[in-house]
Amino acid sequence: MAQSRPDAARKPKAGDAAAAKVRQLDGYVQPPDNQLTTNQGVTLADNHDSLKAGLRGPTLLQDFLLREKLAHFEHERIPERVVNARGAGAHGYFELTKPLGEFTQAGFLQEAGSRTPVFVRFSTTMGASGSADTARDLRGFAVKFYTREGNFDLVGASFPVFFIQDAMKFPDLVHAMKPEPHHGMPQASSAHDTFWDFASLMPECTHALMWLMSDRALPRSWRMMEGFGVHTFRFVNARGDAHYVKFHWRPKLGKHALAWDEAQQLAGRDPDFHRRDLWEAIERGDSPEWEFGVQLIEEAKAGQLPFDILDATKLVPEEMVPVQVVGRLVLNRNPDNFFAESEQVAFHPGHIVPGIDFSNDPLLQGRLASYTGSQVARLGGANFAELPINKPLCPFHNFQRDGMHRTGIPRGRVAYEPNTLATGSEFRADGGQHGFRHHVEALDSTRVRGRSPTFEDHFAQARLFWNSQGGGEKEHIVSAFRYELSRVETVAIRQRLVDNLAHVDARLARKVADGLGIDAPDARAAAGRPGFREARGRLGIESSPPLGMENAGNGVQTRRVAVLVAPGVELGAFKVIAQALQDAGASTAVVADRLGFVASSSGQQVPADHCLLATPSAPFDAVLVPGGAASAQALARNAEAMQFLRDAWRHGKALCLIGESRELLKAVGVPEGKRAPGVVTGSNEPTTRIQLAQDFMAALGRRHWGREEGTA
Ligand code: HDE
Repeated sequence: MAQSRPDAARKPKAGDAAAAKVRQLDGYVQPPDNQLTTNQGVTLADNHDSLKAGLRGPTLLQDFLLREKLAHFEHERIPERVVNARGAGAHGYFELTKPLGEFTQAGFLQEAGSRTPVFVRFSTTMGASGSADTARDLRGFAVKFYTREGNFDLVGASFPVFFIQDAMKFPDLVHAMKPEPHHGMPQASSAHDTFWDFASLMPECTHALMWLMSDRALPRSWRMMEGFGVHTFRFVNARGDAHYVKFHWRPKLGKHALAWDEAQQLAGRDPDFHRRDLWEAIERGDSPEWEFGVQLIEEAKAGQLPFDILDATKLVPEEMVPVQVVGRLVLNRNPDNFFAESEQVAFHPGHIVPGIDFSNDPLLQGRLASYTGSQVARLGGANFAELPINKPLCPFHNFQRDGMHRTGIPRGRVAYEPNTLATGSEFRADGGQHGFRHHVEALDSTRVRGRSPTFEDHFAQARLFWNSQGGGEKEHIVSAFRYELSRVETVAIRQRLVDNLAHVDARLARKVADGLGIDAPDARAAAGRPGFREARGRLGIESSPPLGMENAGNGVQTRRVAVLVAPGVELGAFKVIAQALQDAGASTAVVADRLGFVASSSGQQVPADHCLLATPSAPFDAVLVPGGAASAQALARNAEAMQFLRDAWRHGKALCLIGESRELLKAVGVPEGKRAPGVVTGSNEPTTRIQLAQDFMAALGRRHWGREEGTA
């Protein structure tokens, strides 16, 4: 159900009419909408020239029009977020599909079918606001629910675990991963000494490192990325009973990744790849969607899990506590203005509503103390909640007053509670009937600075993650460790890290060490270092399939297929396949040597959407090369076309080659038959076209990673 802005919902007050009258005094002429004015409402006669002493003379100080314009321009920038600076967002709604009243009194989780407006911002963690979207990184997945009982922010991420266990280490982690302070390099990358120095000295990072080195850190699209609340939260019902809860977002399009080489190409060719993908999907009406899942854990049973659910470096395997799908998230409206919405949106894990509460996860506790300061520094004062994107949709009123950039105009003489004098401001706390109350919890009363021994195992879940990956995914993890550590200059850091990896998996550690040309991993040396904690054999499960990505859905919806053509192209089979793709929700784009039209073998003029000079195969999910001898020969002579195909093959994409274009496979070194998974070939014969289309679509919904090793 739509909710209105608080201004509309608020009851008129005595002063309103008078204020409106002042604004509408008789004789005030509003400039027509298309006329430029100053910030003071003065209509401009000239927006091109400054005021000068003679046409070739100096500019006059009295040029208030120039001064206003430049003064505003000088102040256009605000500090970027300390972390998660690079990101973009969209509007949409959350719809509850399964009522949760038994577990929580949160109003927006009571009635199946009820909708709550949301704003979601996706981000990378390490990079500056101008860095590339496709950097290897943990992504932010922050959701602001504008509920009828206030705003609830679920400020989550694309991994279910974090690098550290205690907020005390967050500034150290961020300083280590950001560009090194002496020369400011590298941007948006963990592949440097300070990150791995810190990570190798902090074995608690190991589980999140496995995620960071995996395909999870290279999403194909934000629309194809899972999200997690990471910390354990609490649901509290009307009786005051609490359950621990973990939050999950599951993309309807399945979870899919880019190849590392492709991600790097995209960083150069289209640094906006992810934000563009989201924007265009929403503009097309392909509203991305996620299932909302919860893992509910009785407080008494939490202690029986073989790890501590207050530890943010641990996840709760679905085999131990299933994920129940209780809602869906749909993003269906792009922001009107990037700065006003995506940049000014201010999330805070402490923005919760009655029925939701925190756990004692020490990382979450630290976040609760941190985010307000960040927003004040970034948005210039304590009134950031009044910005349109941050304002609750329900009415809000209290006696907080003044400060920079106050936009609300509180009325009356009273700004305190209790009072007897107020006429229009008689707000009171409601005594707890609807108002927020924390879950009542008995606490250990010993004041202590330290780490719980239940947080001690740093490897069992890293191993679980490794065991849950498919063959291609494991190869990617090995390559990623090699890539990152080969950029580390200090050999001792590389060695320390592979020694730690020996406690995850001996083969993994050995393969990484081999690639770096360093000593064999020394598990015993790792175990002797400070911070090392391992509790072997406690987890009780060997692998957890949902942690891998290879089994993700194979749907072709919203997938983009490049159609590589040259003059003389034969369109018969291509037309059938293009239609089948379109019917299944995928799209095709013609790529040719140059823009304009390409003449087909039958003389038809085919419009080219992209030219090879500007468009590599990286932004596409698959490549289709129609037949035609002249077309195939022209493509074979074109180095860019061959690179296009070679990259698509290396990046594990589905390829479909028809008729004469099959010869191109040899030219780019693609093997035939079983050694070429995801490669579909066929003739132009009308009888085989439907089968060809079906085979290609079956290959298209996923990447064929086994190719790198020739093993699939
Ligand atoms: Fe954040 N984090 N964080 N964080 N975080 C910020 O808030 C912080 C943590 C996350 O799209 C900052 O507005 C501390 C974990 C996201 O606007 C800052 C600690 C997770 C976003 C901050 C953490 C996150 C932020 C930067 C450890 C995964 C972007 C500016 C105690 C669940 C939200 C700002 C958006 C942003 C602090 C740990 C996710 C500096 C101190 C764990 C998605 O306040």
